[in-house]
Amino acid sequence: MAVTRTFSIIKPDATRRNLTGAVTKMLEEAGLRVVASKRIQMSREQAEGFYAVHKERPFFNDLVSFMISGPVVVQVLEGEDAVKRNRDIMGATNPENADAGTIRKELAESIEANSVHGSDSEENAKIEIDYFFKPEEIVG
Ligand code: IDP
Repeated sequence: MAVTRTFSIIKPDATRRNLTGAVTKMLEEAGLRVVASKRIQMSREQAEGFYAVHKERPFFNDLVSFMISGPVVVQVLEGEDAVKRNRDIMGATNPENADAGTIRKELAESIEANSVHGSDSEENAKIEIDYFFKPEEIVG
């Protein structure tokens, strides 16, 4: 299996509860390596652009408000089959439906405040990495 990259966000509910380390530990234990990481406060425009694919969904405005309600940690993760590996350790969108041992089951608060974002395809991973990181900020 090829070593690939994916994009992750530790969301405001997790940074607020001081869970940056706990989330990162679970990612690392799942075989992912953090090759770029920065803590940022997203602007509304930045969050709207990031979630543009969801702009017709009923929860779009609430999601954007949530994502700018506090700092987030954006990360590039590297590992074998990184997109799937990350989606597996994240768990289902709704923590109530997530498997035991996943980040969302163990740490998330709700379907919205679900602690982590992870790219859903390699194509989107590239787009999302480029949205937040310059190439020189990624050190593999
Ligand atoms: P994903 O993050 O598991 O890929 P998506 O369907 O892409 O899930 O949704 C993006 C984000 O939007 C979710 O992580 C969650 O924060 C929020 N979200 C998804 N569905 C709902 C909902 O029904 N109500 C409120 N927020 C939602």
